[in-house]
Amino acid sequence: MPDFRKALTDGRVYPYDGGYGTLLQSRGLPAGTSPELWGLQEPDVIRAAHADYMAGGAAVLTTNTFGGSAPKLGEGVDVTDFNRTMAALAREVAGDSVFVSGAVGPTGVFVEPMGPLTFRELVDIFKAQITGLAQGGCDLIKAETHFDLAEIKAVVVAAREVCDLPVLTSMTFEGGQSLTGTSPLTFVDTMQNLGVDLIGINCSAGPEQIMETVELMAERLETPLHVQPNAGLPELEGGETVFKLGPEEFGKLSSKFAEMGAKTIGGCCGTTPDHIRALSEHLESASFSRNQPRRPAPMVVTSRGLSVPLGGDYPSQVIGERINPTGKEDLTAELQSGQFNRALAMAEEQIDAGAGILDVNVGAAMVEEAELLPGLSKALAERFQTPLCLDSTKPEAIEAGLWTSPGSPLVNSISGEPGRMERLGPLCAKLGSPFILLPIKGKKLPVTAAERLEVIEELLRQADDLGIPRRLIMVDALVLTVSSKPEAAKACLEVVQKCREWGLPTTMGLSNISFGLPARELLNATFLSMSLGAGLSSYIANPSSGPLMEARAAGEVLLGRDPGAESFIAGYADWKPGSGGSGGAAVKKAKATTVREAVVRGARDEVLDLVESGLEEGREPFALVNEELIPGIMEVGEKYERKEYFLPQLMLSAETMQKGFERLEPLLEKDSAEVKPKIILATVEGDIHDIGKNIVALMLKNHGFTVVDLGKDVPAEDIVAAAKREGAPLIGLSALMTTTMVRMEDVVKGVRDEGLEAKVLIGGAVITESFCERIGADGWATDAVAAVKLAKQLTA
Ligand code: THG
Repeated sequence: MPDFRKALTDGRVYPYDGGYGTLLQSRGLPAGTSPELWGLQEPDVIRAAHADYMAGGAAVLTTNTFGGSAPKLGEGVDVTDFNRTMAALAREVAGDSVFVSGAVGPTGVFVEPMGPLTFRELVDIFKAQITGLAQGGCDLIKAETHFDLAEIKAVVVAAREVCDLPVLTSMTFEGGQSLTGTSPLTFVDTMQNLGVDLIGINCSAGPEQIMETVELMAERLETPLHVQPNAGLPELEGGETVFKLGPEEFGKLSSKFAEMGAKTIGGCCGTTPDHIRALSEHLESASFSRNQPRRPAPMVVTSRGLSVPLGGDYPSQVIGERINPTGKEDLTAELQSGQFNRALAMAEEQIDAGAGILDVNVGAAMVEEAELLPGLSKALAERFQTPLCLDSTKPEAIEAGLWTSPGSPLVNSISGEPGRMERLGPLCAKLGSPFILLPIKGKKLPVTAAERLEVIEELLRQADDLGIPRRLIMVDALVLTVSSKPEAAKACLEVVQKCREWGLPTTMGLSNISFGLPARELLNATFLSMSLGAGLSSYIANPSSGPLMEARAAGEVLLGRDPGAESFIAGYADWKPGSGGSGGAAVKKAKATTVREAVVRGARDEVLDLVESGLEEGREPFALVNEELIPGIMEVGEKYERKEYFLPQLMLSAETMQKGFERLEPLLEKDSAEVKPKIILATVEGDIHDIGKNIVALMLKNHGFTVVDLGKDVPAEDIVAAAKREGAPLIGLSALMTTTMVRMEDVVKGVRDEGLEAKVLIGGAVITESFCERIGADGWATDAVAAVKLAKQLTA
């Protein structure tokens, strides 16, 4: 048997196989049919497809299991059995001469907060699939065409739980973002934290367009690259979707990825064995060498949408300390009653003041940390992009928090406390979470630099023995109070310096230094300046402290990490000695004060109170809808279009608006006889994707439409009949696949044949303007916000 892990380190670039969907269709797969279930009935066609790709030069094959997860296969299919069968079939064709990769695509169901599944449930779904793939003889697991960071992370975690096969993760991006708001670089950072073996892009577009995305990834990409572009962009000809990039052109363009660190290159939609033949010919002279990142980072902490690099030449970061009940009665009381309003307000204040990461500590008497820490982390991640630092003395609370995080949150902390490294270290490695290493062991605090470094080295050895990668470790230099331990400050600086020499990023709980002394902010700021000079990468503090932020801003200029002093000038151009201000970043009021603001911020828990007080003040229900809810959601739509907001925020705002609207709706019918335009929504026959359609439905409801949602996989006759029955002026159709979008034309025809007035609008990942024109639809939309605009235009 060949060993794929060995292949990863040799000098060869391996041609992958090409697309199966389009190929199988040309060999009899009926449009709209699941290629997985069809493959069970027609194993010879699948065998032949594998064999043809092999004959074309593919050195790695992909199993026919892309939609082989339980939600995709539907009831009555044994998931593990199915995947084992398909993997064994590919293995049989491959023999010992080429590798087999087990394909794991998206489930079509969202993980919370956007959908019903927990991360753990998603992991279990993938485990059933990957167990079969491993048993069937795969050489590696290949997560592909994913668009949600949490979901692709779940594939990696599932693979780790059931086998020790190498893992390749490949996402698909559109306009520089994945569907749920992850950039190519944040994807790279999060996957490198997980230690996957290959990181890639597939689908999305043709080789030329994908090149730009790879450029974005290259900034910090160290892992071997995998690329599977489409045969150009989809175009429509005579009712069929075609990809026009021919084999020779495709092969030539795609082979260029070898120069960008690609280990494996293949094709996605529209590619054929001929494409792979041309590609493998071009790759014969190519050689693989690992990509040198333009700006490597010793550590990166991520959320679903943001990366915060730490150490090396990157600027220092403030870890906001305020979400911590110690010494705060109101926060303690609120957390004890399971409420998050104060904590959320503190998050917003700290982000506005410049925190790059938020420490989250819910440790107080009568608080169940293992429930509250994940609960608050989820609430924070729904509203803010800023990555989190999970801070607890209770390992079970950290563990629960890690299981709800889509990206790579920071863990605070792992000390030398017995059992702590053994319990949390491997968990951090498995879930790709960086952690703070706290040099405390036994009862006596290490005071001198030598004592601290000894503990640090011991803990590092322990981490190495557990197989924890260094990229996940940040050292806490351990700030002790200078009033009781005068030598402690200098010891701290020495530790920072030493860690910098070792290439390890550092942090510290800054305010400890000045405990028991007057003018604490002055001491803190001075100590910060000294520590930055010694090479400190981050510090835990209150970002609203003016002197601290001043010291940092000035320090970054002096250390040459603020090119052209741009940030400094932006924040401090009007600075006066002693002004002590936060340097530009105005501290916003944290609680929403108007209904509109509540919608914009997605303040789901505040909106009802605000609506009530509006009503009490005598405002008309109609005015609250027209002057608050609607302008609020419009603003959210604009932010979404400007890419300031992403899908999670859009949905949270829509939910907030819905809550407000449900309260006002009964009052409205009395004072206005306005009829709400009706729209029939459906995903077309053969297509079982309904995430996009459900988002559109939610947004339309929020803009005053009556939505009749027919669900997914709906035959054209049923859609036309519903439009007729309901007298609806609008029909909205969704299709995700190139193979099912052609069903939209049947609906347009049906509407025209029945003589209905209804306008048909269409949407979906592969829909284009020319397709819309070709089938005679009345309009197309690229996303939920555009769909609402279009629906309004068409009913105006
Ligand atoms: N290293 C690491 N983690 C840490 C620390 C550290 N976490 C906790 C702590 N030290 C850093 N966090 C805080 C949080 C709050 C305060 C100080 C440090 C604080 N609270 C005020 C009080 O107690 O009175 C309340 C002030 C307010 O309202 O903000 O000062 O060293 N790895």
